[in-house]
Amino acid sequence: MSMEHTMRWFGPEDPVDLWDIRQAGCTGVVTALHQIPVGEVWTIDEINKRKAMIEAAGLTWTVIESLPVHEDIKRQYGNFQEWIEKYKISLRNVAACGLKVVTYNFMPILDWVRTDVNYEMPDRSRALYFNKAQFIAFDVFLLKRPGAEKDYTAEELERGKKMLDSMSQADKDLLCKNTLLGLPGSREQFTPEQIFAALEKYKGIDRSKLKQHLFHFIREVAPVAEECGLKMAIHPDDPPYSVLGLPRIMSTEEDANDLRVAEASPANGFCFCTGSFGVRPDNDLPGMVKRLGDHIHFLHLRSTKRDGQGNFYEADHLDGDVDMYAVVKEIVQVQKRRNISIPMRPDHGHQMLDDLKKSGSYPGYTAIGRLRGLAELRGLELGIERSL
Ligand code: DNO
Repeated sequence: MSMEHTMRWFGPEDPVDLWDIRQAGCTGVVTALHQIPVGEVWTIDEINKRKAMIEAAGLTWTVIESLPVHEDIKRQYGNFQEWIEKYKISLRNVAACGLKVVTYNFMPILDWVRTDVNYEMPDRSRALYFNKAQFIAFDVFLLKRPGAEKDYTAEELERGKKMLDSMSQADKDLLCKNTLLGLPGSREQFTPEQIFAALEKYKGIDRSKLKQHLFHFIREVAPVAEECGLKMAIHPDDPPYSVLGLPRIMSTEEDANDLRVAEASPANGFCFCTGSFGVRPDNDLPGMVKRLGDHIHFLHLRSTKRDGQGNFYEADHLDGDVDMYAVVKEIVQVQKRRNISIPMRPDHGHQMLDDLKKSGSYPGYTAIGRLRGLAELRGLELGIERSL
């Protein structure tokens, strides 16, 4: 039984259309109703409209990525309990439309962060890149976040300053733009003023507090998900450590276990993203798949290559630091044990070939790079399955 092969689709606005995804070898897409403001209810009508579009292209929609969690829930502020009630209504609605897995994350304010979304690889394809010195140049010297220097060593600050001095004004503008990209699926970006205002609201919320807020949220929604046959799948932090001084709480196996123990429902599970967890050398990915396997409801397969200075770029899917063979081997075994097919998507891909001449795609989500990733991963999976 192979994984369920899917790609992310950002909806009718996505320059990569449903037929492209089908031709890439997928049987399904994962998507979200990006037009609905974060926290508002997804209505049955809107869900069904989207589902019909997908099915008209011969594809299925079983995984939502994402049903985003309102910031007030993350910081337990104001009417957060009402936002949780709205979330439950959305869960019941998506279940009524036949969807099965709901991806979410609990990263404060920002989702994934990169400093460069056009990093040139030796083969001239373009990758997403996180450069620590660039990030420090942004955080300390361009954004000028109060107290930011305290988060870095003297040596790191020096590297950040050197980086800043080597940059033109255009470089600086682009760095700010890349770092402050808004949520995936939106073309908006945060302004520094918005970031400062949002950071202010997280004052006093440390790791342990944010974890308690996550546990409260999952204890509220998992029983509802369980009752209507849905699985919740939390996406790990990307990168898996604190950024802009904000706590991040889904970065390691220990974090994953804490969440599992906090709420025993079988609906409480994970979107296992090898690219996010893989940025930390202390995360043993094949071991994590083995040990968390019963609770993995969705897979993001991708690899990163890190260096000793906290920088990493997104490598080809079978290259980089992730031992994809060992990971997929564990996945194949988990699927056998559970007798299920887990939905997966090749996460991100390089901008390459014809896509280099096109503009307007979402960073990381051009068609050909993902097609290459999917093809390699499917081949790897088939080889492992047959040999076992
Ligand atoms: C990036 C994605 C994440 C993911 C969310 C899930 O490309 O993997 O943005 O969709 O974190 O909530």
